Amino acid sequence: MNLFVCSNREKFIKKLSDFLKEEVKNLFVSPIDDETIDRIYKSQPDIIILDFCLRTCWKLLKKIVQAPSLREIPLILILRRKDEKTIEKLCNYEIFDYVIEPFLKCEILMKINKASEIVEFKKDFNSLLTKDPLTGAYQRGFLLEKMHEEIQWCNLYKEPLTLAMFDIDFFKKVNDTYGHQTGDKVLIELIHLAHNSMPERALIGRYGGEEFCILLPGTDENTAREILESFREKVEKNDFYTFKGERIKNTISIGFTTYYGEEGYSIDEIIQKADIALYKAKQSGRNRVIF
Ligand code: GH3
Ligand code: MG
Ligand code: MG
Ligand code: MG
Repeated sequence: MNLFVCSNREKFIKKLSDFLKEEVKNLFVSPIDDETIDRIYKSQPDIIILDFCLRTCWKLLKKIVQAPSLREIPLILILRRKDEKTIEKLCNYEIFDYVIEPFLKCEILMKINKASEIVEFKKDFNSLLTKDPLTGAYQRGFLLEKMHEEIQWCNLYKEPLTLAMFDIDFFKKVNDTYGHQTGDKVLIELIHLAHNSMPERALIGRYGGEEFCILLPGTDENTAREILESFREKVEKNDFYTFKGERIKNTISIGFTTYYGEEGYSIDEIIQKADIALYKAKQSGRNRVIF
């Protein structure tokens, strides 16, 4: 659980850190100033604690509850005293909870634990909606949505965007020879390898059957070729195992295309280009990367 504490009071920060050191994995601390919001954005915390002690806190509070990617994060306020006017005014903001000073360790911990439960629930729920249950890759619909956003970004900022499609070579034979369960196991391990081979920003989705796509934002043709070639090689060298523990080998074919934001292509056109490249990779002998 990542916790972000905004406060300008050293003593308070010390007290809170002492309270939380065994319970919270990552504790980010920031003073309350013009850069607080940027720091929150950068650390993408699970929970925010705001030491509500200055007039400027209202400004920060407003920014947090208005930012699309921050408004969902549970926010716990620390109030100096039980002041009716302040609490009434706070009811207009969607804050998660507050504690009033002086507070006990168990009080703040209880609220943080409650907030973490909600965060965990939301994460599970989102993953249920957006991910393929077998492999953990994104579902096609979610990936297309992300692709739409990335293409718009690319059109605006002329940043390259690579789309790759890959498909297991002769996968039917794996199913036919070792059974569907072993086939599933291969798929799971393959996507695990894919996640380990890709940069942080990459999105991996299941396009259909044993065909997957990888979206690489900010990645030009040469960089993409290196990344994908190294992934292809990793798969080729990997030992997969059947349910009975027999060692088997698999290879994949990859087709990719890079969009630079100037061609004005639609999602369909970009997918088609990657798909044609994948087809060429299959036609020209499999186990290769084709642009
Ligand atoms: P190639 O792609 O090299 O042309 O040959 P292939 O044998 O892999 O042919 P194709 O891509 O057409 O075959 C896809 C096979 O993948 C058929 C289908 O049974 C299998 N498959 C698709 N989804 C799953 C899955 O979720 N689990 C398992 N075990 N098999 C799957
Ligand atoms: Mg095929
Ligand atoms: Mg295949
Ligand atoms: Mg296929």
